[in-house]
Amino acid sequence: MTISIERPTRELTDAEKRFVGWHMLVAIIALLVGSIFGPMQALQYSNVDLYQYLEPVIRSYYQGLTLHGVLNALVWTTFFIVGFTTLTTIKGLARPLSYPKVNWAGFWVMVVGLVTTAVPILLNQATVLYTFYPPLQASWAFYLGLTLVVVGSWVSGVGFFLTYRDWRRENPATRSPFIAFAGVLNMAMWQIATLGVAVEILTMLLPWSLGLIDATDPELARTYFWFTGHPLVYFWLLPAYISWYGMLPKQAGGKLFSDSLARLAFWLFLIVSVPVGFHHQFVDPGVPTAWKWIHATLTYSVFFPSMLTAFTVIASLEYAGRRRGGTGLVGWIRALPWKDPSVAAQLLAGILFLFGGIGGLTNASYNLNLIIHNTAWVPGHFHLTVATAVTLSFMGITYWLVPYITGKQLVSPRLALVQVWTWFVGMVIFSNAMHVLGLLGAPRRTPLGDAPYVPEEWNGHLLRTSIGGTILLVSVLIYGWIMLRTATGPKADPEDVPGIPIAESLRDPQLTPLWLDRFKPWLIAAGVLIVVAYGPQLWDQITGIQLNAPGWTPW
Ligand code: HAS
Ligand code: CU1
Repeated sequence: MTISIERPTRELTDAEKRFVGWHMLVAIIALLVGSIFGPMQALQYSNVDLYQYLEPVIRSYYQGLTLHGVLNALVWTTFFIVGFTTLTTIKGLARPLSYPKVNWAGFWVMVVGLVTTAVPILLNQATVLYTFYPPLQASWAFYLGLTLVVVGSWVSGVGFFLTYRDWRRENPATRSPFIAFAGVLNMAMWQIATLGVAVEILTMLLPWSLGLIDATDPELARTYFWFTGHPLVYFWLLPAYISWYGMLPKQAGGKLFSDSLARLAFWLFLIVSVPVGFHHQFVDPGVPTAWKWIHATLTYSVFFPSMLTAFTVIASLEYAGRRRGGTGLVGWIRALPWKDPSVAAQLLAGILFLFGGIGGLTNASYNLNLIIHNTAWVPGHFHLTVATAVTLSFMGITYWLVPYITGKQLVSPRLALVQVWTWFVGMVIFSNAMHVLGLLGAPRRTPLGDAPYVPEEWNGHLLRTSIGGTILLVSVLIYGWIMLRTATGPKADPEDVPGIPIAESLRDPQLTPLWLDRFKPWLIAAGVLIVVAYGPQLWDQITGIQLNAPGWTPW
């Protein structure tokens, strides 16, 4: 049966490229500035205190740690994702944004929010780390700024939804193109997920920081926070998955193995990524064990779409490798285009994600979590996930995206390859050492270099953390240099500028079942599951609210 539909294609206009480019500019600057502080923390583990040279601007390890977490985990990711998924939406749907002014408004609200957040952090009035748990208290401007960043991303999301709606009206029978579908879905998930922090900030943290209420309820705040906090990690991950499923196979010379499996994975993320937040609160005394158990079980169900992804993406890569002449059990892996920095970045990101994922499952196990919670293991875990699976993939994407939107050629692809591999090697050393330190009991969020209680057996691992961190610093500096030189270089011959890689699917996407291309049933399922898995416990915590923790500003 052939029911193939002629799919139009369309390049981005100059104005659209500029729009995406502004997001990338803010994202990459945030990555570069935030990444200065990470290695400083890693070096502190070996008692090399670089913070002293930044005084009085940066006054403590914790102020640096806040900058690192906010700029790298929140700003780099959010701006990159909104820019990248704008690109995938308009390229995928082959139509312009329906209301570009809405999307521009979203961008500017995010920028105003970013500045409003950054000022108090730089003034040491928001040294509360990226999780901003009360009773640590920040200036009201910090909370307001974060709210604006989230609201701005919502506005951009609305711009996506309206564009998708218009496309759907014009194409009622066509399966939505995967890269556009997936970006819009990620935004929908984000809007549901961020209701948690929105309520946390608006009902508690903002009035508290403004002096309208005297104290907060830290337990309820944590519950709201992790309502958002876990799906947040998938909001970061799914754009990397868009590339792994929808672009990388093309870059590698193959096709997407299954459009249906790809969509199924994304739907599963939409419905199960929110109701698992209590796996961050296994040690919280205010959450009854039964709810922790339910969320632990649901966490194992959100493991499933990652397994679908591992299967489908690796199958797509195997198809590509064999097409390129690779044979045997592993010969196809060697045959992949490892010399292409964009491909190598994403392959290496995927390889480390296998280990990050295994660590995630360890965390999700109620009893094993008691061993690793609040130890260095946890930053070890999230540097494999958000700082590698996500960040290294995003870097790989920029190796074609920045040339595409600027009309330039990538400066020194060989150096880019060095950058990609140094990130990989640095992260292997760093994250392995952090995992081991965690198992030995080293606490997270702690300057260990000059701590008096550090046992001898930690020393080698502390040193390895510093070495890994230093290699990562070199890598990110190379990255910044390549991006700067590429963006400021001369215009290239249009023939030499890369296009947007879009992988075809092995089977015509028109054959993908209709139920995998309709939002309504899945959004309803997501809502129902949230009400079931969060409703009763949230209700208990809200009706039993105890505003008894006054603010605390230790640093
Ligand atoms: Fe996590 C803590 C559980 C995934 C990020 N996580 C964190 C924190 C962050 C974070 C930032 O249950 C710290 C928060 C804080 O500050 O307190 N996490 C999980 C589980 C998964 C998981 C079960 N995490 C992520 C991802 C993140 C992320 C993704 C960011 C992007 N995590 C936890 C738990 C905690 C936690 C607890 C709380 C710990 C505590 O006590 O504080 C799963 O989703 C993982 C499933 C993934 C896999 C891997 C599949 C492999 C694939 C790769 C295929 C390979 C390819 C390459 C394509 C099972 C898809 C092929 C290459 C060739 C050459 C062929
Ligand atoms: Cu989580």
